[in-house]
Amino acid sequence: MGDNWDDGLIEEPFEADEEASDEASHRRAFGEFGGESRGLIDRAFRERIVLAGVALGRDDQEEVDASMDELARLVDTAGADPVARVLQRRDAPDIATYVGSGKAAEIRDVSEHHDADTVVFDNELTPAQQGNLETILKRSALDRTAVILDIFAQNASSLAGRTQVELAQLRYRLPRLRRSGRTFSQQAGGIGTRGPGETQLEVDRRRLMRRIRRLEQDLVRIRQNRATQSKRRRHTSNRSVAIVGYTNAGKSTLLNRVTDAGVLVEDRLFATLDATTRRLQLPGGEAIFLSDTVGFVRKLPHQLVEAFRSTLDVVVDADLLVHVVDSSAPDPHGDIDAVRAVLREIGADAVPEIYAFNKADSDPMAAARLAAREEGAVAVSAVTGEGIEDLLATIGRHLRASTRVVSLVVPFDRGDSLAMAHREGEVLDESSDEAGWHLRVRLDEGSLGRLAEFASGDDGEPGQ
Ligand SMILES: Nc1nc2c(ncn2[C@@H]2O[C@H](COP(=O)(O)OP(=O)(O)OP(=O)(O)O)[C@@H](O)[C@H]2O)c(=O)[nH]1
Ligand SMILES: [Mg+2]
Repeated sequence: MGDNWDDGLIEEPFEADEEASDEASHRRAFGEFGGESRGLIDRAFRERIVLAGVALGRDDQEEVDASMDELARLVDTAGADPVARVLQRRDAPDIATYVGSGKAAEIRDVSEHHDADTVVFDNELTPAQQGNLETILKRSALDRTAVILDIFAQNASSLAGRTQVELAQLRYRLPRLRRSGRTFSQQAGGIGTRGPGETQLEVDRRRLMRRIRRLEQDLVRIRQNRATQSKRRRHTSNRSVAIVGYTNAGKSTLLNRVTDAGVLVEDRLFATLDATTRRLQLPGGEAIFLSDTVGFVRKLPHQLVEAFRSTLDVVVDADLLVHVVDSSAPDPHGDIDAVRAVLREIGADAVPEIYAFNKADSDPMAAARLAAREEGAVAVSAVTGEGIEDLLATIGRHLRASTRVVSLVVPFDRGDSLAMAHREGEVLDESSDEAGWHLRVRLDEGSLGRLAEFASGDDGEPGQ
C-alpha cells in the first residue's frame, strides 16, 4: 500500500573517499591494543558470564529483576551464556569497586565455581571501578554499556551506523586504556619519532583521540545531510510519523506490514540501528512519511544516545510518534517507561504519541487490556495484520487534530506575525538572512491558517 521513497532520501549521505585506507590503518592501530581488537566479548566460543546487579536505596525488587532479565538477554544477544546471577542491595555504590570488596570476592568465588570467563555488571562502572574489579575478580569485568556497544557493533551495517557505533566505542575505551606489559618497551627515538618519556599508552591515547575527532567530523557531515533530507521532506505537505519503542517490539515488522520497506526483522535485540523512511498513503488519502527507528532498552547508555543523535533526529522532528509495545512481554509497563525515559533524554517527549499494543496474536487478552487503558491506543498484530487499518485511521485522525511542524519565512516588516508564531506555536529553530526570519515552528491548524502566507515550500520540493 505504501510506495517507495528511496531515491536520495535514504541512501548513504556521502561517499567515504578515504574510507578503505583509513579503515585499514584503523584496524592496524587497534591491533596494537592487544586483545581489544577483537571486541569486548570474545565470540570465538560462547563465553560463560556471571551477571552482577546492585539494587540501590529504594530500587524496587521487581524493577531490579526486570533489569537483570534484560541484561541476560543482552548478554545472550551479544553471543555469550549467562551462567549465574549475583544480586546485592546497598544504599550507595562503593567508590572503588561499586559492589564493595567483600561482595567482589564473593562474585569471584561464584565465577570460579561456574568456570566463568567474565563478569557483567548491570550498573555503569567507572574506569577505575572496572580496573579494581578486574584485579579482585581475576577476570574481565564489563558493564551493561559495554555489552550494548558490543551488540550495536555487530549489527551496524550502514556507514552512518558504523560511524556512530565506532565513535561510542572509542569514547568508552579512551578513559579505559591501561598500561600493558608493552608500555615501556618503546625507547626514546630521534627526530620525527616520539620524544623521550612518551609511553605506548600515550601514543595509543593520541591515536584514539585522532580517530575520535575524525569520526566526529564525519558525523557532523552525516547530520547536515540528514537535516537537508528532512528539510526536503518538510517542504512537502506530508507529515512525518516515527515508529518508536522498546527493542524487539515489532517496529520493523510494522513498517514492513504497511509499506514494502523490506527492513530486516529478527527475533533479537537491536536488529535495527538505522532509521528507514517510507512514504505511505493513509486510508483517508493523505500521504505521510513513516520511519522505523532504533529500539530502546532500560538504562540505555548516555554515550550511545549521544552518538545516535543523527539517527534519532527523525524522532525529535516527527509530527507524531507511534509507540509500539510488545503486549506479550513480561513487563510492558516497564518497557514503556524505559522508552519514555529515552524520549525525554533526546527531547522528543513533547511530540504527540499514540500506542500500538503489538503481538495481539500471541497475547490477545494482554493487548486488549493494555489498549483499553490508554486513550486512542490500538491493539494490533503486525504479523497477522489485525488492527492495522484501525491504527492507520487513528494516525490520520491524530494528524488532522494535532499540531504540525512547518518552516516559515517572515519578512522583517512583519514583526507582528513573528510575535504570533512565538505566541501561538512552539519555535524549534530560528535564524535570519536578507529574506527575513526563518522559523521552524510547531503550530496547530488554526495558527497554521493564520500564518499560511509565510510557509516556505518553494525550494527542493520533491514533487510528490
Ligand atoms: N507473534 C508476533 N510476533 C511479532 C509481531 N510483530 C513482530 N513480531 C516478532 O518480533 C520479533 C521482533 O520484530 P522486529 O520487527 O524485528 O522488532 P523491532 O521492534 O524492529 O526490533 P529491533 O529493531 O531489534 O529493536 C520478530 O521475531 C518478529 O517476527 C506480532 O505482531 N506478533
Ligand atoms: Mg527493527
